[in-house]
Amino acid sequence: MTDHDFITGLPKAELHLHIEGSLEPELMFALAERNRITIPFATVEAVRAAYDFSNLQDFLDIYYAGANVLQTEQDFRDLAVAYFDRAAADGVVHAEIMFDPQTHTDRGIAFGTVIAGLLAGMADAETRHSMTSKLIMSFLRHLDEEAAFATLAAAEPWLDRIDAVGLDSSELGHPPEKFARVFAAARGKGLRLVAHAGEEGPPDYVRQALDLLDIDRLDHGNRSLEDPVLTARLARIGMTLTVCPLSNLKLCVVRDMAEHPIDRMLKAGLRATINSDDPAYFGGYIADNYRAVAMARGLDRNDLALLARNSFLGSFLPDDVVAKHL
Ligand code: ES4
Ligand code: ZN
Repeated sequence: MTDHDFITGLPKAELHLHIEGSLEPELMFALAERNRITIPFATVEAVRAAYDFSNLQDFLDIYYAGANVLQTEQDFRDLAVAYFDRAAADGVVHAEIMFDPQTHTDRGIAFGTVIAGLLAGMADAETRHSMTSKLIMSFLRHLDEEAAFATLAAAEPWLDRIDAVGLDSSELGHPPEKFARVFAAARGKGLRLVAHAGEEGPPDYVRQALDLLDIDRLDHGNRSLEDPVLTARLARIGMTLTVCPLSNLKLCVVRDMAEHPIDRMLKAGLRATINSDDPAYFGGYIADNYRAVAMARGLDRNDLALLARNSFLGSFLPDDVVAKHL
């Protein structure tokens, strides 16, 4: 069996995926036409050519602009169905997907429109691919605490369909401490907690995510490695890191894939996983991420199997279901 087929065939959970980041240029054009929205690009190729980023903010500006074509429940359903179809082809059997409600409610799209469409896509994935999935509602950290509380309130009728809250968008200047109270409120409602930290932000932001947010899972976490005490702590508590190699390359978190720290993470005893983050923008889905980092860092099949195993251990599936996937 080729390495390519081994990676595709390895059953995997995807734990770090922004559904808005799976909007492919082809679907962006189709939705722009369907909704009579003009986008500042003439062709699909022109869109792809614009995906050349120097940092996180460069990317976010284009990502929020792209999301404008998403208007109706059907649009969100189509977006989710396209992602789940593509993920199924890559051997994903369980996906915990993030969505950013504020990206949509702030431009007049109802919370219910967004979530009803995503839930319809999730039901379709279960029917057609036997793929299970969960929803993570992510707060935009460049907005204030009050806006995050309003989002949590808007989610109230849907809380039985939301597993976790997350924290994403511009990291630098927006430390986890800004959201300590809203995360505590989410915890009080029985939600799990995840946060992006240590992507561009310093190790202290990871420490804040642990101490002030009480996260169950760490999104990215790359810069934790700069602090040996923090790294040892993450290993000791069995914290799952949702690492995204192609994202790290495209957003210049690493200079070259040959410098990606995935094997250093595993060697340090961290429960690292491989994920695709925003696959339509970063040039690949989950299996492409496994392949890119395996090639660049010389991972063998044992390493790859460990990364896939970690993805189930780090999921929010109940223990008996996790055990069936191991
Ligand atoms: C994101 Cl890669 C990344 N980092 C922070 N926020 C995000 N939202 C979507 N992708
Ligand atoms: Zn992310």
